[in-house]
Amino acid sequence: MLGLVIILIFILLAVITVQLSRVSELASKIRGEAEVARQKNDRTAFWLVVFMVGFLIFCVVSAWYYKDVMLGYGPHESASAHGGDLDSLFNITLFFTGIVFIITHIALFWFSWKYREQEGRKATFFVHSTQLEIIWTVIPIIVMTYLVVKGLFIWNATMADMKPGEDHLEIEATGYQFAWDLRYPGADNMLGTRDYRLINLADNPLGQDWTDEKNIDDFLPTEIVLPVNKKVRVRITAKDVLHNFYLPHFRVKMDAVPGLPTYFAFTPTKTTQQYRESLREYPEWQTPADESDPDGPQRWEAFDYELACAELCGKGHYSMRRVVRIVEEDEYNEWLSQQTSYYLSNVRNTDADPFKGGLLGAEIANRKVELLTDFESALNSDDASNAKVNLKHVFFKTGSAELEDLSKHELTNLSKIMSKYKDVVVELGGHTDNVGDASSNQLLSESRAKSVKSYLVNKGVNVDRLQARGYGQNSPISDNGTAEGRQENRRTELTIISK
Ligand SMILES: [Cu+2]
Repeated sequence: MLGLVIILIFILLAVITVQLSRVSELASKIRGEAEVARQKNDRTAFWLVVFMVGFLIFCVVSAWYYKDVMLGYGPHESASAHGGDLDSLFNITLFFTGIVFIITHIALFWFSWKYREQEGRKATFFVHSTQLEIIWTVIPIIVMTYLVVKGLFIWNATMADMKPGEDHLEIEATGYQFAWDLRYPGADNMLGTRDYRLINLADNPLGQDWTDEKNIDDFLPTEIVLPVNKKVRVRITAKDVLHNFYLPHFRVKMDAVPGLPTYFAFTPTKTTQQYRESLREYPEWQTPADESDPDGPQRWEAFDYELACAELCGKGHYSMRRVVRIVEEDEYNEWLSQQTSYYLSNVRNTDADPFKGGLLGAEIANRKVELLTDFESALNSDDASNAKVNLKHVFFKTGSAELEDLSKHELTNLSKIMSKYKDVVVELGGHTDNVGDASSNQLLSESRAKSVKSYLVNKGVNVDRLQARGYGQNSPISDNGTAEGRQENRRTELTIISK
């Protein structure tokens, strides 16, 4: 029924239009063609001016209305140190181009009204006006020079790389279809080297070169977490096609190009929590984040900074989102302590590990600290039964008193401790498990203790400060019924005799 009514209305409108045009045809025959054309001109010119006013009001009102959803305005103030400068550059440019935009639109439509065809009016013709030429050349020169020079200063400051030795955190983002692999440098604050020929999706997605010790503590988190007010330099690369590393809230945007690493250095100045608090002041952010759950968190509470890919890199492009969290330094350090190195958790002692069966520099350093701590606590203990140190990393070849190569780090460390505490006299006690017969175990433990002693003597420890003694299988510290227990029982134990 409604459809029929609408169709009827359209038919009626068409009939009215046809009738009106016949009436105006008739009128033009009566009044003459020229008069009709003049009236038409007047009408068109009038409506052009009305359009101009409506259009300019629409531009200004809509920009004002949507201001708070645009970056740089309202709740979306920049969250990085350089971002405010970029935003102000956009505003200055908008100010000048806005003036030109309004003036040219007013002139365009106003002129078409003012200079419409009128009886007895003729166009003026002039060839040249030096004054006008000067005005429309000099003003743009001044404005453009100002914009370009100011822009260059801001560009150079924004794109500046780190100064040598400048304190910063260096991280890496590698784009591929369709995700980002993120890499942090670990405790040494240095990212290890990469080689695309080493890329292996199973256990080396970034092609890290494991012979470079800088890679050992690098870790690959799934989100970007950064401490507030600390300068960050992001190395940006891609594995397949062009991507773009885009952090809108920090005004950071840089192409990720396969084979050509780029970078962006910036300083986040607002934590995620602070940004949420500033969003909270706007009513449109006080609505439920999930409309189907009106009692759930509000939009401002659910807000997260994000990393997006700003290059249309393929079908799954949208899924390259990663959450970015900016936190206080304490929280950052706590997060750091929960991260595990990719190498240590996926590569260490596998066939891909060039240090398989060997010791890493960091492990050697840790053992050194551990031994010194154990030694000093034994030294400072009042209870004689606690004046013992289990030399955890001293091992022998099976059934022999020959030291394993890896034991030598521990004994070298021990020789240094002995030269630090010059008056200490120690006993080196050899212990075995209960496999085999007791008398041969006794002999083995004695010769193992002697072998430790002679290693230390060779390292420069005075022979009078070392006593070697074999205990055989008589002093187990664990259950000889299990393999682990037996391993614990086969040990070299240091006892402090005098200090
Ligand atoms: Cu992409």
